[in-house]
Amino acid sequence: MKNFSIAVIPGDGIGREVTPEGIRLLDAVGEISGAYAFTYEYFPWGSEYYLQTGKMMDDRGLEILKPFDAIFFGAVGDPARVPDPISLSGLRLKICQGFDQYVCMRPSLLLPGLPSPLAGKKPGDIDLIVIRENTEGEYTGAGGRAHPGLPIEVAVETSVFTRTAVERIIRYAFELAARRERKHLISSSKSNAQRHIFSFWDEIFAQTALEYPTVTTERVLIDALCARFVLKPESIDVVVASNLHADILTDIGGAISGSLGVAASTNINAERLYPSMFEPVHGSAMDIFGKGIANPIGQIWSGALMLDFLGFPREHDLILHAIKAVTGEGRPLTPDLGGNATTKEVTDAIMAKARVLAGANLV
Ligand code: GGG
Repeated sequence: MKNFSIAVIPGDGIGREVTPEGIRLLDAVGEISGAYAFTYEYFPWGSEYYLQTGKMMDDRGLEILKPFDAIFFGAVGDPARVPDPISLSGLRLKICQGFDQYVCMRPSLLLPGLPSPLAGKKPGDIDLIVIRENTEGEYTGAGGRAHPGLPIEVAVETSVFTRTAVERIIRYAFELAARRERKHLISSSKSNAQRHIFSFWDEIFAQTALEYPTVTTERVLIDALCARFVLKPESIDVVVASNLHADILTDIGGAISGSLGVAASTNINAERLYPSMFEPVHGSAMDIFGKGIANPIGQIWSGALMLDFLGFPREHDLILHAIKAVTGEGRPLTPDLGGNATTKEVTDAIMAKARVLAGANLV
């Protein structure tokens, strides 16, 4: 039995409803397998904290989080009360960038029983992973504004691409693609318009490709790649993309898989010098917050990815199989997937399936 300390940041909106469900599932699977136990410490950081203190997180936030084995994060954003640039940069980006969590890995999988909004797609047709550069690029925050309110007002935002960051994320994506069955890697580009940063990215991609002869590659412009996610997702295996490109692509990936509510995500420091963070792709979804109907699958699946990262691949597989067993039966599902179940009912069903699968030694 291994013990781990997990920092929990539920954040805003439905993040506060789905993180407890993810934790219930993690604890249940810990009991089933007997392989690990988690102790949790909760941090109230987020938009409410900002309204009370003027900060999205404690000034010593990174120092406080550093000793934890991992961070389990919900969602951030409360646009009616806190401007988006403050809420995102003051919490999620501070942690991802401050802990050099440079690999944001986001799988999109059409789960059994779930209807894709794309006609004729069945499980297996959508099975792709986007590797998002998570520390720089369009999210660096380099820029500023001058002459506020005057006709000559100006705003400048500079994307920063460094060789270190581009090389390591592209290499990570090649390593992943080389381990997968289809061994195909697409690099998202926009070098026709952004000729400095994306020519640099394209060159590094082409150079790195020489080291991975078993992986077939394509360079696709982001606009065409967005269309391909919708028109031919079955042709996509692994994608490596800049921070912004991947953010957009993974919302599409979630949507074509039935709902953004099922999409899971990691923010990993691969060298394990800092804690990594696990969170669903979806945000705070203020429109449904408080109704108890948020889909817990993205958070639960993110918990499974955390287990895999901590060295428990069997427990990861157990959770994923349990999710698939529930969606495969078509109920209970939350309203975003066409059902009328509550967040808790879906978690209970996944937990029950995990117990059955483990009891029957099916995973
Ligand atoms: N759980 C993910 C989350 O809260 N995302 C909020 C958001 O607005 N993210 C934008 C981004 O990460 O680019």
